[in-house]
Amino acid sequence: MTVETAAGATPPEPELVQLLTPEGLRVPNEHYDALIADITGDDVRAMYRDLVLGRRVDGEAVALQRQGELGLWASLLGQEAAQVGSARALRAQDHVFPTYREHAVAFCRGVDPVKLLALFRGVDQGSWDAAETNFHLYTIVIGAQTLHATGYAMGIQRDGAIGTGDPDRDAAVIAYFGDGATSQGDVNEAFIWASVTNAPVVFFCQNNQWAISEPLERQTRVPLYRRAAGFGFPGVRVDGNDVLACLAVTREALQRARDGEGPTLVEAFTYRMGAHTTTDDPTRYRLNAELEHWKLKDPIERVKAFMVRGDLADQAFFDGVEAEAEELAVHLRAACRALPDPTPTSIFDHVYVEPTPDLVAQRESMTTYLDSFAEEVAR
Ligand SMILES: Cc1ncc(C[n+]2csc(CCOP(=O)(O)OP(=O)(O)O)c2C)c(N)n1
Repeated sequence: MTVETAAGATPPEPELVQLLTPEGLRVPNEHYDALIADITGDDVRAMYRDLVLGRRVDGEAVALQRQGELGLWASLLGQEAAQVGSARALRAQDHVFPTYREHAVAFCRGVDPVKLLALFRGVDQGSWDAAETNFHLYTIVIGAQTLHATGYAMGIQRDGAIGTGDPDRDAAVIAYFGDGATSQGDVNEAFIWASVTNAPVVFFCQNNQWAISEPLERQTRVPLYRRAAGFGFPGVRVDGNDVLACLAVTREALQRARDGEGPTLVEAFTYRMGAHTTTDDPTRYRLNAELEHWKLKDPIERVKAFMVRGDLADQAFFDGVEAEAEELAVHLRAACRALPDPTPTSIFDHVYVEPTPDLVAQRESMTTYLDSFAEEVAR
């Protein structure tokens, strides 16, 4: 794959791993180039497709929420590269512990986006089977999943599934969270446990600059990635709008974990282009100039420019991806509206592997209560 490099291009911000400038020029990097040396034109095209389809799932969900079809949606707009780059660094046996915004990671892991819509429509509580894709359920409690991820990673370690040198066996865990989550006790506890047990976990922080209306400067006095040093493991800051850099950095961190070298904190420096969720109004606390500044760093336009410059794709390819995105959107709209309401008693299912006597009694009591309405109607 031959591409123009960025001689004389604007240097990246200090302390930030960047392999693609916002203009789509390739920034040579002695260390990280080796980590993506195997990436072919086909791989770049595949990642472009993930970015576009991931954005389309998100955009369609926002529209569906606006039409009253979903109760809420947390948009990933602007964070596509951080999600796709990191997700494409994963192997099948790795495990993902997401927050509530990781729709493109879910997409890359093969989770049906309709299942994400079902959660936000309120007709189930996250019905995808985590065992099928190793993509665990969304977590709304900020930072809690970092503890789940660390515990899971400690389990993998105890199963001897790290450091064997077998690429199909050695596994790692990745936990996603936001900049605001770094202020949570859970996240700090997870860092400590992961560090002292040398757990095979990658902490992937999407620093999108805002925790609802709280800006980054209310969370930290130092760049977030530097926190890792205090816990005793490496931290690295990557341009979160650069899919290649996110891929390279996450690949390295995951491999360290799989090799038994312990945790890494990756801070993907990015920006939340939309509202925190569809119930939020960012115009009340955020300046438009900031948004305009970040628009110029768009993760999809950047790869597209890179592909065009390097002759990695022609117009027919871009049109094809666009058509696929449109088809996906049509499917999502119809599938969302057709989602069945749950049976009221399904809330008792899947609480435990074996239902407890208490739960069985509660389900029976609820069934009797619901049946009483049917009897009333019949009378
Ligand atoms: C333990 C806990 N405290 C507070 C909240 C309310 N809350 C929901 S989202 C959010 C901000 C999260 O910001 P950040 O971690 O930066 O992630 P982002 O939403 O920006 O991706 C808060 C405080 C919550 N869900 N859980």
